Amino acid sequence: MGRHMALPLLLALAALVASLPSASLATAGTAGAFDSWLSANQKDFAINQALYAKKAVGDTGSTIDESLSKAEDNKTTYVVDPKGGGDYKTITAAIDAIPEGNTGRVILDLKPGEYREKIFLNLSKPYVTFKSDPKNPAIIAWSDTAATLGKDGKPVGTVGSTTCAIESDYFVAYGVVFKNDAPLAKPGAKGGQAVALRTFGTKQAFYNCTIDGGQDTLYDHKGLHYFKDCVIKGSVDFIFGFGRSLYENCRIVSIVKEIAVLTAQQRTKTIEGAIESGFSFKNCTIMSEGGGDIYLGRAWGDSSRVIYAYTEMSKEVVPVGWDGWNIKQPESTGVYFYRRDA
Ligand SMILES: *[C@@H]1O[C@H](CO)[C@@H](O)[C@H](O)[C@H]1NC(C)=O
Ligand SMILES: *[C@@H]1O[C@H](CO)[C@@H](O)[C@H](O)[C@H]1NC(C)=O
Ligand SMILES: *[C@@H]1O[C@H](CO)[C@@H](O)[C@H](O)[C@H]1NC(C)=O
Ligand SMILES: CC(=O)N[C@H]1CO[C@H](CO)[C@@H](O)[C@@H]1O
Repeated sequence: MGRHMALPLLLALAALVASLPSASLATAGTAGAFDSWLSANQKDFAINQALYAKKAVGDTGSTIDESLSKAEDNKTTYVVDPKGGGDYKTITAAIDAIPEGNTGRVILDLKPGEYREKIFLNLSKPYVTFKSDPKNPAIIAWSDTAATLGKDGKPVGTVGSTTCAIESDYFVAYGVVFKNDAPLAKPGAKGGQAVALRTFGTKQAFYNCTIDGGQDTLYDHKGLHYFKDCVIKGSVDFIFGFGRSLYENCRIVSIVKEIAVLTAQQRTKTIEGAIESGFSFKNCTIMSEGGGDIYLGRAWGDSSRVIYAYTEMSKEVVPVGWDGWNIKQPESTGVYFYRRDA
């Protein structure tokens, strides 16, 4: 793969307007300041970890996450097959059959094929797994954009464009393709957002999945999310939201010959608790299918936080790395870019 840079890179974008004392900001450009910033955040994490572990309702703290342990001890499987022969023909029908407030894990065993469905998983149905064979996957596809008109005759907007919206906690997907196959919007066109997957619950995990779309593919909306061995494809802002997420061993692919922007992270504005958020990419690969320049991210709001660690970047990644969007560089304005070759 000649187009990949050999050096692993450690890069970070952090706009720290409110949260850092000015003394730290003044020295933010040095490696020493960055190291202490990292260790301060790790300390914070250690303190909060216990808190997060007990967040689920009814936990007494006897295991890391008691309600989850209980759910894993009590599994039910529904077979879903679009060709018939399973318990259900559509994912929506299977979801409808899950009892409200289920306490056990419900595994939807998705047989291969295309599921032409717009899916909404309510927070009243936690511990749901979508399981499919990554070599012969279930493909969940729809093609709404933000400009698509809803039942009320008004555009559905970015959230409404989503093919698959997961709002419940403890969701797991394995080997599933989430797709929005709306025609790719022209750069700068209005209403071109076309979300394939929106994740709003917490403690969700995605293994070996493909999230495939154009503009705004993955709305990493809110909560703790883990993506491992996934492929995420898109054009502009295609991983965006208020999520607090770790992406490991993932392939992030720009599909356009125009400028691509991988992330648009947001920590402030209206979503409660979003300050405790950020995207971390570890051991990922960034590549281009379309050949256009790639920006690692742009600041969607005044405290965006994105880190790429030990990530291989193709030659299309622009040397400046980030785009400030509405916030001007350099550090004096609060946007802080850091790069270290490891
Ligand atoms: C197991 O899960 C099912 C479905 O959520 C639930 O109805 C049942 O009460 C659970 N059983 C136990 C022992 O928790
Ligand atoms: C989610 O489920 C709850 C409880 O059944 C219901 O009140 C609510 O309307 C549902 N939300 C949506 C968006 O369907
Ligand atoms: C990094 O990711 C690749 C897959 O892209 C995987 O094969 C490899 O084991 C990962 N390395 C580490 C240290 O996790
Ligand atoms: C999307 C993705 O990563 N797919 C992989 C899932 O795992 C199978 C088997 O290990 C691979 O063949 C796929 O490429």
